[in-house]
Amino acid sequence: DRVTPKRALISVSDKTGLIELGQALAGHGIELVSTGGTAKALREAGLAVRDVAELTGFPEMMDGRVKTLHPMVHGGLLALRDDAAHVAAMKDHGILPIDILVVNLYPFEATVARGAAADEVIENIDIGGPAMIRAAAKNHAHVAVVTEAGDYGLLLETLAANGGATTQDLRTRLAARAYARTAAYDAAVSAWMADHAGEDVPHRRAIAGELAQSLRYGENPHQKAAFYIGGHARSGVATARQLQGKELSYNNINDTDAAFELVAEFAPDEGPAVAIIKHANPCGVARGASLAEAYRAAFDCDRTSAFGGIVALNQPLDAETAAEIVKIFTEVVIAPKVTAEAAKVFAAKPNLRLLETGGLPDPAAAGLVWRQVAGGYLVQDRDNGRVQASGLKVVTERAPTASELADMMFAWRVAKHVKSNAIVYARDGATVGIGAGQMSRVDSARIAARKAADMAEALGLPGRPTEGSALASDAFFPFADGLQAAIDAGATAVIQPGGSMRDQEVIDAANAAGLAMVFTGMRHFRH
Ligand code: 93A
Repeated sequence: DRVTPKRALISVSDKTGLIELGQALAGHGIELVSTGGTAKALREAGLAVRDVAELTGFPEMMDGRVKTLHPMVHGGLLALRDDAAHVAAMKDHGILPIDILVVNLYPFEATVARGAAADEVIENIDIGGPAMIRAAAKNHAHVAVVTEAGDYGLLLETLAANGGATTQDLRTRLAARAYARTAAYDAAVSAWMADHAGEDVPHRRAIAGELAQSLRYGENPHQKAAFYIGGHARSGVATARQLQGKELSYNNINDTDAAFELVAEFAPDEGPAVAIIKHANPCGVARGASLAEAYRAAFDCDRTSAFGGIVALNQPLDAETAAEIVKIFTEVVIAPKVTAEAAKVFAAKPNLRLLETGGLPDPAAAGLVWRQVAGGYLVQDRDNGRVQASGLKVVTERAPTASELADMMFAWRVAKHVKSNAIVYARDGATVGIGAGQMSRVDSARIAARKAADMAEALGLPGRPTEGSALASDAFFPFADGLQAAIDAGATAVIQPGGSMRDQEVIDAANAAGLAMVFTGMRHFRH
């Protein structure tokens, strides 16, 4: 997998580190071929350079618009060295192999950033550079491609460590970086071009993905918005089929995504599960012997908030469940499948948006999630963390009973999908109180318990729903007061990550109240 390069083509706008690079490559006996400005700089430093014009037999022309766009260059980059026909073609046409390509592109982004006029911006759209980069990266079996000065060191270190050869590992890594660079470059070009064309922002911009829908507006009516499909093809809201109802809005899509990702935590073979979502947080989640039963239990967690909510199901939606759902105003229903009988029930509610996905996303699947911040993006692995019952650490004198353990595990899976600080009380496979998005954990615990008590009062139920429940906390309790709120609510079991400086205080409080508590060692922040 080693290639000992004989020839390097260097064509760089950013001349940082160029001379040192040229000297080091020449030191390995590698012939240097360059375009106008790059060749001039190298020559001035006393290096021997061949002009690309000599290689192509054409002068650089049209203000440099055409300098490397030639079979002598692209043949040298793309030829498979171990393919007899390719080798014969090189010989027939006098094409010389190019084993290293060093290109950094016309500074398009910087030209836009300094507010240059359109003519100048357009002249800074590099054509030959990306073509060479993509060619060399495609042929990474033989060619090493470097697209930024920051990677010169990596190339030179590899050459030095391998007796003047490049390795397959290096060439493949560089190829991946190369395509990331040309993709980002074209994204910048297309964003500028969309503005230049007077297109509605954010429509028709090069966001990685495909424009699926122009939305009426964004989170609020004064914000323009669009929906793009892309990334990993996971079954979910982006790939769902809308069977009926009004057009999905920005908030519908966001909330439906939250609902479906949550309900997918419960695999179909684990039995029916239902999640009801408002403002991207669950207001009721439950499992049941039937889907209709699960829906009713989820609904009973917080009937007030469920009004105008999004309902997600982990199993084919049947008529009985559909009949339950249409009893109140519901914005969106999403399910892997919708039976014909269920579809008939919804026909009476023509505005209700009904989505069928064909499957459930895998909550354990790897992937990346993005978040925009001013001037940049944060990227992280998606939270596909799972704890098994066998991985729990019992920290109290009393261990949880089997039913407490089941409710703990259920509450923990739900808590992962609740905005932090998240507190979830669950009993008999259903949430009975959810506290979301508070700035203090103790407030979330109190709010969840109070909402549960309010619901019981409204339904005329005796006692408190949190009595005998299990509580899940998405992160550790920094103080014992959060745990005290759980004790006050009547919870008998607690699941939380542990790891606080004051864990012992929290454990002592749990023991004093006879609670069973387990640590997961894993946190599920969701901000
Ligand atoms: O105008 S181009 O798109 N046409 C080309 O054929 C071409 N080949 C290389 N720009 C082209 N380049 C770019 O020229 C390279 O990507 C590099 O950014 C720049 C280096 O030019 P010079 O060596 O003259 O400074």
